[in-house]
Amino acid sequence: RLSQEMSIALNSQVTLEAFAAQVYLMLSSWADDAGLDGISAFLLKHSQEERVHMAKIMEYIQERGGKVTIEAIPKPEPEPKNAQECFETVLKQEIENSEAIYKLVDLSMAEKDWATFNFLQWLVAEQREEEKLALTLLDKVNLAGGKEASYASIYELNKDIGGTGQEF
Ligand code: OFO
Repeated sequence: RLSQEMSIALNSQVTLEAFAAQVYLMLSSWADDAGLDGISAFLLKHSQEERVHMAKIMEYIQERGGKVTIEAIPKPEPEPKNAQECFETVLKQEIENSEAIYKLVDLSMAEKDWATFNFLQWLVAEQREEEKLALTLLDKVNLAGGKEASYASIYELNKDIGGTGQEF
């Protein structure tokens, strides 16, 4: 059974995953408005992925006899001004989320809660992949010219990100 402290900490992670989903929704909406339909679709899909993470953590808390409490989700930061800022926000979001997950791993070790430790390894692996992809996307934006990218190169980037079926 989960300790009270672990139950509270995992609950906070449920809110953080919901927040991550909101950040991706905000970015997806910005991209759509900027005419970047491929990037928008990609980010929307990832928003759903974050909700899957949220639901899995909820399920785990319940399976271990804990109680899930749904909290308010903070408002995401203002919309980006260009594709580079968009993917910088993605990377920042993923790094912050990884840090929160590492704290959960620390707590599970301190408590010798090996079931939770084992459960969290899936999230650690997921974050590694997501940070890797976020860095790749940022590299692509930089190759396209970063903040100074021409319309033509942003057009190509939008097609590339939207069309390659990249999975976060
Ligand atoms: Fe972006 O990943 Fe959830 O945890």
